[in-house]
Amino acid sequence: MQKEYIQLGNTEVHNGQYLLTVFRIEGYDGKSILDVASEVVAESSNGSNVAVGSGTPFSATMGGIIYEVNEVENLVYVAYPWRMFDSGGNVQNIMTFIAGNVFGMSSLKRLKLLDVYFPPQMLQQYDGPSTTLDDMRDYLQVFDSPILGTIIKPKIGLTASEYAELCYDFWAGGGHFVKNDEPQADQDFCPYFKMVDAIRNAMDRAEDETGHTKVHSFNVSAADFDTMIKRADYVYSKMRPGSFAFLIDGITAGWMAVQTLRRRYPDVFIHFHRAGHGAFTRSEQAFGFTVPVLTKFARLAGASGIHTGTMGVGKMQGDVNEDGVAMQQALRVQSQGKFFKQVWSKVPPSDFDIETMIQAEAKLWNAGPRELSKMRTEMAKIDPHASHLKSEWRIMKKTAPIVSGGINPVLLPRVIDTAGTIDFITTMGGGTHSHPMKTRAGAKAIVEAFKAWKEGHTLQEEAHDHKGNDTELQSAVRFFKSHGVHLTPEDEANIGE
Ligand code: CAP
Ligand code: MG
Ligand code: MG
Repeated sequence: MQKEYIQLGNTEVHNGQYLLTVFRIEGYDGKSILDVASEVVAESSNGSNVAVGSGTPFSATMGGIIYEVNEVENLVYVAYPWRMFDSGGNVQNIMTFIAGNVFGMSSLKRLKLLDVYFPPQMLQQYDGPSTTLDDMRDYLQVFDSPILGTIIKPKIGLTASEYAELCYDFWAGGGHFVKNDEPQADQDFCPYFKMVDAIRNAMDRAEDETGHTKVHSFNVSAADFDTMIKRADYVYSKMRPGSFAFLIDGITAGWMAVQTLRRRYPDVFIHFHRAGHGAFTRSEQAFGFTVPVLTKFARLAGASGIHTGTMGVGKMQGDVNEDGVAMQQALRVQSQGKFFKQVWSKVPPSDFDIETMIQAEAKLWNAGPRELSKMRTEMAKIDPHASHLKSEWRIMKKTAPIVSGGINPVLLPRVIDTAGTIDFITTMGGGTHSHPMKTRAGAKAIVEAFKAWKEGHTLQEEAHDHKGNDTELQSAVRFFKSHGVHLTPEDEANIGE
C-alpha cells in the first residue's frame, strides 16, 4: 500500500486546483480497496509500483489524492492536481494519465472511471467548442425541432454519384443534415474529392428546389495528419461556409485529431463520432469509462457535437441514466452527473450572472421539449439570426448530442420525450433508406413524424393528407410495425389508431 496517496477527508481538493474523479475499483486476492486504489493513483499520477528515492518536495505535490472511499460500492474518489497535465489544454494527456496504464494493472479485477469534475480554473485552460448547434440552427434556420438527419446507407460501397444522389433525395424530402458513415473515407470506388464535388452539386440542387439550406458532415479521419488536413481543406474550399461539418472518428483517430480540427477550423462544426467507444463504456466492461465521462472530455476538447446514444430507444446499448445524463452534461451550463454536479463556468458558479443563467436554463429545461420548441420558434420570429448570448469568457459552450443508431420516424416522438429536449441532432440511416418508397419518402416520413409530435398528434393523425390519402409517414408506420422494430406501449400510443 502506498500510503502517501491516501488522504481521506482532505478538503483542499475542492479549492479549484484539482480534477476530481470517481472510479469503481476492485482488486484480486482480497486486497483492500485502499491498498489497490493507492497503487492505481500512484500509477496514474507521479508514482510507480514502488516508492522511489528520486522524488523532490515539488514532484510530491504532483501526486493524486484519494480523498473519499465507499467500500460497500467499491468506489474511490481521487483528486489530480490539474497542473500535472500538459499545459496546452491537452485532453489526450489527461486520458493517458487517468485512463492509460492503470487499465493494464495485473492487480485489478475492475477499474471504471464513472464521473469527472472540472473546476472553473481548469475549464479555462481548455478550448471547449467554438462552432455550436446554435450556429447550425442559424445556418439552417431550424429552431423548433431537432436537426433531422441521416447517414447514407449502404454504409460503404456507393460511388460518389450514387452517394450524392441519396443526399439529394434526403434533402429534397425535407431532411436537414446528412453525414458520412464513420468508415467512409477515400475508397477507390468513391474518391474523396469526387465525393465532395458531387455532394456540393447535389446540395445546390436540393437547396434550389426546397429553398432551404442544408448541411453535410464530412468524415475527415485519415491515416495521417497531412491527409486529414488535405481532406478538410478541400471540403472547406468547395462547400459554402456553414453548409458542412467535419466528422472525426474520435476514438480511432484520437484526441489529437479532435483538438487539431477544433484549433485549425474554429468556424466549422466538429462532429465527434465515437465508433469503438463500446470497448470502454459498455456496462459489461470492467475496465474503461462511462458515456458521460467520454462526453465531458469531448466538450472539454471542443467537439461541437458527439454521439451520446439513443437512451435505450435504438439499437445500441444505453439507457436514460447513461445517455440522458451524457446529453445534459454536453448541453447544459449546469447538470448533475452520476456523482458530480458540473457547472461549465470559467468563473465562480456563485457569480450572480452564472446563477441567473442556471436558473433560466433550469426553468426552460423543466418546461419540457414542446415548450422549448415553441420558445425557439417565437425567438426566431423576433431575430432569425439570433446572436447567441456571447459568454465565451464565462462559460464553456455547449456540445450538441447526436442521437443515432437504430432510430426511425416511428421512434422519433419517444426519442424527443425521453431526451426531454429538442436540442440535438438525430441521424437515421436504416430508418430512412429502408422506407418502401425510398430515401426521399424516408426523409418526408421523419419530417411528418416531427410535425405530429410538435402538434401533439398521433402519427396516424398526421399520416394522411387532407384528401385522406396515405402519406409517406403512413407507409413508414406500416413498414416499421411489420419489420421487427420493437415498439413499446409508448410508441403504440404515439402511433395511435
Ligand atoms: C447509425 C450508425 C451510427 C451509429 C453509431 C451506425 O446507423 O451509422 O454509426 O449511430 O452509434 O453505423 O450504426 P443506423 P452511436 O441509423 O442505420 O443505425 O451513435 O451510438 O455512437
Ligand atoms: Mg433521386
Ligand atoms: Mg455509422
